[in-house]
Amino acid sequence: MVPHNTLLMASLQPGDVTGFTFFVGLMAMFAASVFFFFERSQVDGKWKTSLLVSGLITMIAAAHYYYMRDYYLNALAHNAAGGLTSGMDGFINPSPTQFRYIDWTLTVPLMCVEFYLLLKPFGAKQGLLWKMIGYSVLMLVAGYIGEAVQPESTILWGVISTLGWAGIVYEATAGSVASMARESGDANLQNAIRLLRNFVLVGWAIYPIGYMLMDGNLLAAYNGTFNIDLLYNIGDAVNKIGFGLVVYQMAITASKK
Ligand SMILES: *C/C=C(C)/C=C/C=C(C)/C=C/C1=C(C)CCCC1(C)C
Repeated sequence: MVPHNTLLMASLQPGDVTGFTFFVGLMAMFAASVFFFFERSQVDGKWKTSLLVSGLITMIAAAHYYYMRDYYLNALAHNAAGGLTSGMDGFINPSPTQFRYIDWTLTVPLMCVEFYLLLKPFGAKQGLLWKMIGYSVLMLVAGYIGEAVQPESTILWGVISTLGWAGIVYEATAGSVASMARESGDANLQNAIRLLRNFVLVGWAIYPIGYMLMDGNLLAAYNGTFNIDLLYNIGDAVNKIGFGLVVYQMAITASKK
């Protein structure tokens, strides 16, 4: 029998690790935002905007996790009811892809802004900011098309998206971000830029691994052992909170001098 009130069923089930990470992600992002906003009072004026942006990144994510968690649980409940609830017909994909990409479209460019804000006192120009944002838009638009618009060409769009990611990694490793940090002669800045680069290179690699679990992509055989949302949720917590903490650490150290 199809249950009439699916809302009663739309709750976290024991053993649902992916569902669990939606809840933990929400709380972790929320707590991190409170931390970054309050700690603004502890740093010198020129770093306050950086901490504000750290808090905005995690706060925007917290708001999206609120909706993504809802969508995910309702989709599971709908599917468990045979795909026949509330006027909808057929099974639905529990991945909240739209919310996910709206979140990333707002937060990833803000992470590029963090690079710019740290380098600004050392002479960074706005052109650098727009170049980084351009790379991130290419990465995200191509990724969205590959997940939601043309999933039959998932590998092609994944490759195009990777070019955008490579652009950001290049800037932070050998391009103008890296050279500006080197020429600054400021060890604290160099350390922060190196750590942020490592997040972009290693932490962000979690996302294409998740993406490759899609049907027709390279790791599709492991979809079931791993879950695309589980990897994206882990990636978001590690990268958004980690980025913010690197910025916080740099700002606190610079302010103590
Ligand atoms: C807070 C959110 C962040 C840091 C999101 C980062 C997302 C990526 C680095 C996504 C990258 C992708 C590729 C490099 C190829 C496949 C498609 C994507 C969009 C998953």
